Amino acid sequence: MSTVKITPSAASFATSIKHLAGIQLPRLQNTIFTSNSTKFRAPRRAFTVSMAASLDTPLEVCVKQSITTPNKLGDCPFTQRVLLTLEEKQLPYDMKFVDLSNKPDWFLKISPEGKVPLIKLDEKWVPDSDIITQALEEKFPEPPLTTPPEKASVGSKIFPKFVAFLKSKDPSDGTEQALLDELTVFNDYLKENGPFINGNEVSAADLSLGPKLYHLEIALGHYKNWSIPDSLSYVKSYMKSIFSRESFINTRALKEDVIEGWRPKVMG
Ligand SMILES: N[C@@H](CCC(=O)N[C@@H](CS)C(=O)NCC(=O)O)C(=O)O
Repeated sequence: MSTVKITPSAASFATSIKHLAGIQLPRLQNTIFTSNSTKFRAPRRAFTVSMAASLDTPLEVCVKQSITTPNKLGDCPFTQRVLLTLEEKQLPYDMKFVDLSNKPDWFLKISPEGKVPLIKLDEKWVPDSDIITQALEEKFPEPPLTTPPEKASVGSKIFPKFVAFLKSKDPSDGTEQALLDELTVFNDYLKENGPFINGNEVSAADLSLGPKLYHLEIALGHYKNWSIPDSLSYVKSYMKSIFSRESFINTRALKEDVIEGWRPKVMG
């Protein structure tokens, strides 16, 4: 079983400390070294464990393994949503890579549905990103990431419209327009209520939508030479801002995995 231990960004934690204390902290080096299959961000680890950990043992998370590169995180947007939540909450985690094309017995024993993400909480394996993120919010409420119920489904129709357009082989079947309509609704929402779904602070709905927009950008760019029109400037700024968060950079899939991951759906 291949595992990678991660301690979330001390840099973003340093930001919140700085914010609280009104002092300037030196920027920490993000040195990565590898020992067997375990990666450490050495200076971060020391800093985060001493300052932030409400956990002394990293949370175990089963994640999709890359299909293009050994020992790398794969292209599951639901898994990234969970990892983003852990990163934003400064919780250390330990990724267990699962080859979804050849699921190992140990995984099938703990995941009867055979799906990732899966996280171990209170000695129990918990499936499904909806349930996992809710459980993390209850168990680790700081910083709060809850999106108010009336805003929780904002942007949620974009992903199915993207998948329909990506799979479509008929340019006149209306799937492109349906996606554009949904993106326009979201653009108008952000203009009024942004920059994030719940206003000024990132929340759970953004951590769910961000990975899906990342897939949309890469897959439609590659397979249809398509990109979001510049006129949807609020959506474009939103994506730029989510994709440049340290939590996102630490948990994003490789571009080539996103492309390969969608290939069967595009070809099928
Ligand atoms: N509703 C689930 C969906 C999880 C899901 O579909 N995961 C995919 C990978 S992105 C999976 O494990 N598929 C199993 C397979 O490919 O055999 C969630 O939100 O966690």
